[in-house]
Amino acid sequence: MTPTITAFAHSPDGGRGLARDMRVRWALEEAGQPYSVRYLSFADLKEPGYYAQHPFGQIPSYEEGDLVLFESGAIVLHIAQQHAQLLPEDPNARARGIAWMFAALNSIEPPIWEWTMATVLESDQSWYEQRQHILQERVRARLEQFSRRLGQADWIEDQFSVSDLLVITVLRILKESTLLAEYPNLSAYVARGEARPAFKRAFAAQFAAFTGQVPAD
Ligand code: GTB
Repeated sequence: MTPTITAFAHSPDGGRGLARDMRVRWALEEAGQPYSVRYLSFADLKEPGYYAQHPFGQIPSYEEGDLVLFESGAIVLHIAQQHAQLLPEDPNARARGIAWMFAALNSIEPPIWEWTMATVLESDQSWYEQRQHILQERVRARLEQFSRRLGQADWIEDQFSVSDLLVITVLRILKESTLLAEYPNLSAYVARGEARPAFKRAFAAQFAAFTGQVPAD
């Protein structure tokens, strides 16, 4: 059955693949799973019908027959569980892979997201520069730790997996800042992820939707 995901009709990320449907699109492309997209406005997200599908009225959601899912991490895990190339079958390797998925969303993303939101929402505050410094140091601390863990390896484990997919989508939030460039191995890791054909297809699809080249379903 072809799954349907939801995405922004007019993404505030400007087609840079930063909205969280990108993770799901990339996972589906890696899995070779065709999908369709339902494009929603901000007003559509807060309609009662959509709340029945997503309790927080956000994108992305995922529908596959009777199954309705929300939370990009849970959706990506669901996809990965059906495709051995995305998550190893060996139980210990699979558990480690899932731990890294949680790490991406619970340990790496929070300081990055907090810093990003501050740059967008707080720049007119008198304490902006001082808080920016604190938030940037928190981001650097996490990047430093992950940079040490990754070292010169291509991927977190021997093979690319959905753990890399989530960590890379999180690190991409920093692409336009100087923070990621301070860690050449992490910049190279992100570039390796972006060079994957499945990433390119997912990026092109969300970009085409942003530029209006794809009609909404
Ligand atoms: N934890 C949830 C998940 O991972 O699925 C979070 C989902 C989420 O934050 N969705 C956002 C949303 O629907 C879009 S992705 N927001 C609308 C609302 O809450 O009403 C977050 C996002 C937004 C904008 C950019 N950007 O402009 O670059 C990047 C990412």
